Amino acid sequence: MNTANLLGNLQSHFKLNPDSARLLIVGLGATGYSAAQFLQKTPIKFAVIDSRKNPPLIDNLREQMPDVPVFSGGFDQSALDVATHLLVSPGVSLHEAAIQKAVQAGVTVLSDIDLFSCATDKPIIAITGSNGKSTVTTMLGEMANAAGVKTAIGGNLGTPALDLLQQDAELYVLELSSFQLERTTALNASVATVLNVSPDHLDRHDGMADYAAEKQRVFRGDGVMILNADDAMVMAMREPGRQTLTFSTQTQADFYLRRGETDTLMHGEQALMAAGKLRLEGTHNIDNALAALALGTAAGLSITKMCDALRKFKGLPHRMQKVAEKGGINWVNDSKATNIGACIAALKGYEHKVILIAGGEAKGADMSELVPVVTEKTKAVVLIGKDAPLIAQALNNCVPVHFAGNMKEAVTIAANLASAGDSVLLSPACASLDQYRSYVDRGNKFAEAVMSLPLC
Ligand code: UMA
Ligand code: ADP
Repeated sequence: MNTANLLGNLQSHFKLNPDSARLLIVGLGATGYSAAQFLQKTPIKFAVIDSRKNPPLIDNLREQMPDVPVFSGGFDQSALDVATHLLVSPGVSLHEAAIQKAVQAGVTVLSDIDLFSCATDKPIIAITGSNGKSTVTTMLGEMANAAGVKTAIGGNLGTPALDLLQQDAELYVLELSSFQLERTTALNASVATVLNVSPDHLDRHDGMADYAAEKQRVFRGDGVMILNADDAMVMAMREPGRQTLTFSTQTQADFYLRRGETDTLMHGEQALMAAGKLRLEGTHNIDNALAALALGTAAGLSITKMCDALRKFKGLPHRMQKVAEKGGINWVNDSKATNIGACIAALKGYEHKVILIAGGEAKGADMSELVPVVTEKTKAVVLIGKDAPLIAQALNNCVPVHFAGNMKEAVTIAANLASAGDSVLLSPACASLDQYRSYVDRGNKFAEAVMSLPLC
């Protein structure tokens, strides 16, 4: 898209006139930096602000864009006072006092996803949900490329949406978080989905209804809605008159799992492939495959080519990833399970009882929701991290609970509890940041500890 069309879109959506607008990028992480790089190619005047003293990309910005004003170490009121528009990074809460004050003064808030939406006329597939976003986004990207459509994937997945524009793709697949969606108004995805809704980020949202409402914003516009027929909160988002496709592992939806001697992925009457051909662990990945097929079908991709790609897809690291099998014990890394929904899905996928390593930052979730599945599917739980006492209290000794100071200790305790034929699953149901740099760091520490066990 050319600059004139971009500016026209920004004018109509956000009354952003390049002659008079002063845009302030709030946050200098990956999102803020991508927005600065993008805006530098336009006539829009902008500055950057970050509450941190040394935001991650400040050196890059100073080197690459020496003329761009940067404020760090707090939200400087003088910078906010001259702003007409704030592009707020997802890591900054909209409840932040400085943002609230600006909004009350009439400043317009937008997101990098808004800029992206105004900058492209290519189709966008938007994917949100509490769990499975990264898996479905990556899966669908591989399916679309296999179907011969040049596709770029990103957003919350890692590569900021605006950076994807450099790839000049025919189709964009965006993973979107509730934080990105809550500040986005210009998105009109050709196809969009809320994969599922379960409690997460309740420390930043005002309860489940608010969290679900932010997710629902992915359906703004008039694109095709892809809905999970097994999730009542998602089905409640259905809009009469909108083109819709459903997926389900429980009932006969547009895309569904037909159970039988061979469980089969179905599209109406058409058998697509045996579920056993998927290389991914866990029944929740059947939901993910069905969702990806529905999204791709709505975008006009060839079903045969999508199924070819599905059979090859090996999944992402730190999601139900087998780390080792030694002495008959199976060690599985599901460190990306940063909320209860993911942990419940992981446990439900097992036919036998496992030893669960969980804990970290509970983010305001009600951990007693784990009790039924922990009772049914675990022999014992080993707890780590800041909220271990809170989780133990919620579990109320439904199974034996052990405490560990760090991952090495947790793995040692689990190894002592396990016998041949058992599985030990790291599926924390919590964020990692109290003890680790990220879920990746936590998963790597788990794998290292497993590998250093005497038997491994
Ligand atoms: N921060 C400040 N002050 C500021 C700005 C940020 O303290 O002025 C802090 C935030 O509180 C946060 C951190 O800095 O802890 C990063 O915030 P950011 O908005 O600068 O983050 P980015 O580097 O732009 O990365 C964001 C997403 N991060 C978040 O939503 C926290 C990345 O998702 C995403 O990949 C990236 O944009 C590109 O789109 C990460 C994430 O953890 C993977 N997402 C959450 C999740 O998946 O659960 C929502
Ligand atoms: P997200 O990007 O939404 O965090 P991921 O694909 O990275 O999703 O998976 C995060 C966690 O959720 C992992 O523990 C994974 O095993 C689990 N998970 C993946 N898909 C689903 C699903 N459809 N339902 C429940 N849990 C899931």
